[in-house]
Parts: sequence; structure tokens; C-alpha cells
Amino acid sequence: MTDPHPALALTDEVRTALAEGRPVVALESTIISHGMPYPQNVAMAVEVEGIVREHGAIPATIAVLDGTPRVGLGPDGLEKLASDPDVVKVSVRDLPYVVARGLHGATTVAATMRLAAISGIRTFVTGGIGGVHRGAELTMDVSADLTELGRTDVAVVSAGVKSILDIGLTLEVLETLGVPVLVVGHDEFPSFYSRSSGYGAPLRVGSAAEVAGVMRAKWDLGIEGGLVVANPIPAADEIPAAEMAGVIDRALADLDRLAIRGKDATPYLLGRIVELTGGASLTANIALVRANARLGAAIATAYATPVD
Ligand code: PSU
Ligand code: MN
Repeated sequence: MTDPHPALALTDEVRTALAEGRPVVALESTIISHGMPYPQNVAMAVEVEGIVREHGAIPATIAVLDGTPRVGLGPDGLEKLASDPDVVKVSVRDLPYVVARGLHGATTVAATMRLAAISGIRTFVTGGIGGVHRGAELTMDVSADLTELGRTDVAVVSAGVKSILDIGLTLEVLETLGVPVLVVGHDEFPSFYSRSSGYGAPLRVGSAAEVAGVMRAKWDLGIEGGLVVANPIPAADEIPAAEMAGVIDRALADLDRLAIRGKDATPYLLGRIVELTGGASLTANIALVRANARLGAAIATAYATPVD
């Protein structure tokens, strides 16, 4: 059995599953290192891998350890990413440096998509994707996650985008890049903590099988690039958008006051929101990731075993 790329280290389990055409779900690691506090982050990472397995797919958490991009991690790797402050946040532009220097890196949605695609994994589960930041007309802060969605063939399951971003502009850029935005079972695009955002669902689908059908149709036509699969947070776990608005405005004001920019902006905002909500946002965040893991496993299974 040959590896998909000499620079990548796949676990035996992931390599075998891919070679046999069995469903595999990629998971990102910046959500672990820079998205949630320790130790809830490692507990979440272990639990989500378990949910993917219970729903019939193989989990492949992706990160860089000692300069080697890894597809599939053991418990020690997850613990290191969760607890070691020297782990670097790695988007696509950072990958070459972190690999060349032999560093540890946690991959963002963009970098995880790229490594998943090289490995032959087409389904990826996370919490929220990056997008166009508020005020981007001046700062030009637009996440490389969007660039990658425009060119790399992976379906990304998320609960939409947080309103730390400009949701309307994020949807506009996704449209420009030719990225299908599918909302599962809902008429509105969700805003992470809330099922609503004030923006309609660009496309609505009813099931994992339908998502898999759109993935196949896109790539069979030779249309390169990813898909956004937005899974609204379960109603029981929702925090109303109006309740989050004040918290988010305060976090954005603090960001401004501290003049935090570039790759540090998103991790700062995520951490500040957890502080300002006294942990309530973290509970909601973990709940939506669980729901996304269930949906992602179902999509990977439907994509691996077409019924038609
Ligand atoms: N949004 C979240 N949780 C996250 C992230 C974004 O709600 O953990 C992380 C993801 O790894 C995402 C990255 O890919 O932040 C985007 O960072 P930036 O905005 O710097 O591109
Ligand atoms: Mn940015």
C-alpha cells in the first residue's frame, strides 16, 4: 500500500480505510490549540473522534508534529496540541515553514482542507470556519479558509460562522469563489451559537445523502473547490443571537483597543468570548461540534457508498 504523499504520515488505520474506500472524516486541530481552553479542548477532541467512530467512520485529526504533517493522531498527539503553548497556529501559508523547521503546528480549516485533500479525504468536520472580518474593507482581514474553499475539493461541515465576522460579506465571497453553501434542514444560514443570522440559506438540503449527492455532482463535473455544509446548532443548545451580540461587540472592542491583528485576531476573539460568557459559549461550542461530528460521519458514509 503506497502513501498518498511522501511528506505525509497517515496512521495505518486511516491509510487502510482510504485504500478500501471506507468513510474517513478529517478533523482540524487549531480548534483544539487555539479555539478552546485546556482541558476542555482535549476532552472535546477525544469525544469527537469517538462520535465519528460510533457513526461508522474513521476519524483523522490533522496536525503537524515535529515538522511532519500527520493524518490521524493518537491520544498523546491530541494531549500535546491541547496543552503545549509552543504549538503554532498553521494556515496554508505557515505550513512550509513549520515543516522545514520541524515544529509542532495545529492546522486551521484551510491547512486541514489541503492536507485532507492530498490524503484523499473529502469530508471534514469542524465547529466554525473563518471568513471576512468586520471592517475588512479597511483591514483586508479575510481568512485563508475562504481561499482554500475556492480551490480544494473537501466538504467542510460547520455550524456556520460566528458574528465576530461579517456574515453577509462572508457569504458574498463564498458566492464569488463558486463555493456551494448548503444549510441542512433550515432556511437560514446559522451563526454558530444561534440557528439564525438574518441571512437566508443560499441552498437548503434535507439529509446527509443529499449533501453527498451535491459533492459528487460538483466534482464529477470537474468543478474544483470545496463546499460549506452548515449544520445549525441543536435548538436545545442555542444561545440567542441577540444575547451574543453584546458579548461579541465587547470582544471586538477589546481586540481594537489591544491592537491585535493578523493571525492572532481570531484566537483572541474566541478566548475572550469564552471569558465574557463565563463558559456558556464553550458549552454551546462543544454541543455543536458533537452534532457536526454525527452529520459529518453520515456524509462521509453516504459519499463512500452511493445508493444510485
Ligand atoms: N472560528 C471558530 N472556531 C475556531 C476557528 C474559527 O469559531 O476554532 C479557527 C479555525 O481553525 C479557523 C481559524 O480555520 O480559526 C481561522 O483563523 P483566521 O481567521 O486567522 O483565518
Ligand atoms: Mn485573518
